Formats: sequence, C-alpha cells, structure tokens
Amino acid sequence: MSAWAEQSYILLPRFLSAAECTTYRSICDSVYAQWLRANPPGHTTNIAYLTDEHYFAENQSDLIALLNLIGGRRVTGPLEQIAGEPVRFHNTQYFVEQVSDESPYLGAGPWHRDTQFEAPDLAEERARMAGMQSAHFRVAFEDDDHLEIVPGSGSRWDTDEELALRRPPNTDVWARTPETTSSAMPGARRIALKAGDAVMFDAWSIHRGRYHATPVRRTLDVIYSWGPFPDWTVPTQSCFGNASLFAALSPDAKTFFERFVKCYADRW
Ligand SMILES: O=C(O)CCC(=O)C(=O)O
Repeated sequence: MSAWAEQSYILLPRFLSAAECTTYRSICDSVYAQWLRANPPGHTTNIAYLTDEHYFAENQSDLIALLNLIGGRRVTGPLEQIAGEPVRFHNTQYFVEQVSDESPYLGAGPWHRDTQFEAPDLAEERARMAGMQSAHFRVAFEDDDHLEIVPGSGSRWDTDEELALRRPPNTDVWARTPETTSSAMPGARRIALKAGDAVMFDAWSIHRGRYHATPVRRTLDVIYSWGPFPDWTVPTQSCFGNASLFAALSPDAKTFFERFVKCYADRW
C-alpha cells in the first residue's frame, strides 16, 4: 500500500522559507482584510476564492505570484506523484484564527469527509468517494496544529464507530453536535505544522479542524482534484474570465491553468 493510501496525508517539512512565508502571508492577508471589510465579523473558520480578481485590482502581481505558487511544479509535482496523472485546480481557502472563543463545543469542528457536503444519502457519498479524487495542499504561514485526520480513512469507508460520529442519524451534514465534534474519534491524529511546513491530505479522509482565537492562524489551503469529472462539484471560473492573465504566468502555471480552463469551460 502506498504511503498516501496508508496515511491519507504526507508532510512536506520546511516547504517555504521564512521570507516566502512573509510574502505569501501578506498576499493572503490583504485578501482577508478586504473580505473583512465586506463581511460582518463572525465565526468564519476560513475564507475561500482567494484568486478572485477583484481582490487584486491594485496589485495584479500579487495574484500572479499566488497563481504561480498554486500552479507551479513545486506544488503540483508532489501531488502528481500521488495522483499518477495531472491534477486539476479546484479552489483556495485561507484558514484564520477566530474573532473570539465563543464558538460551541470548545471550537471543535465537525468530523467530515469533503464528499459528504450536499450528499445526505450515504450510498451517494460512497459512490462519490470512488469517482473523482481530491487532495488539499496546505502551507502554514504560522505554526498550526488545528487539523486532525484519521490516517488511512481516505482509502476506505467508515467503521461503524466512525460513522456514528461523522454522520449520526437525522443530522445535517454540516452540523456541530456532541457526536460530530467528539474527541473520541478512534485513531485520529493531530497534524502539527511549523510555519513554512506543508501537508497534502486526502479530501475524502475523515478529518476536522479546531477553531480558536489564539494563537494566530494563517494557513493557505488549495484544493486539487484528479480522475473522472464529477457532476456534483464544479470549481468557479475565478480570475480566468480574464484571458490576458495567462501571459504573465510562469510556464508551469500557464500550462496548469490552461488545462483548468479547458477542463471546465463548458460547465461555466
Ligand atoms: O484545518 C481545518 O480547519 C479543517 C479543514 C477542513 O476540514 C477542510 O478544509 O475540509
């Protein structure tokens, strides 16, 4: 069995230098600051769609730097070793600390597989796991040990004990309940990243986050996919309505995002 199938995650220690962390953090923080101006403060665990062009109206070079990271071989190379084929872009998330510690269940997020959202039916979810494959590639700009994962769960269905916590009967797929936030998930492992460390983890694995006001959390998380095209999740077009962006990208990122547009153009 491969390390990926066995663990459902692979660590890449010291993936970014301290200087690179500062650069990419400042790009992501600028997006977050703009998001905060447009959205009421609340218990947001992360913001998504960081590559949307309106965030970069005054500094397109920051968008290009972000896209070059996301679509560069440094990131897609390790992912393609897992996938055994070219991977596709899906989305970005930026995980941030909470505005306060008032969230329920001491900040524990619900155990989930990313396949479960919009799939109330277990058989449907199980079928999804066998189709398109997906991984998160995340890099921490500050030390971050908030992700927990059940090693190996990405390559198999739940045990009865896991299912009782992850998908208790008559419970919404997003709900935080005593079961879905329980710390009793068998075998769960906390992934401790130092600033600059990266981790790739299986989006179909059983995992969850923990959400606190301190310490500061600034972790960029990019979602990729491979294998068959699903009909249940289509990434947004994001900044790629603007074809002139391609000319500014690195050769690797250009090839990567041209493939992205080609894959999804007829679904947008
Ligand atoms: O690190 C976290 O907060 C958990 C992230 C997560 O569950 C997800 O992106 O699906």
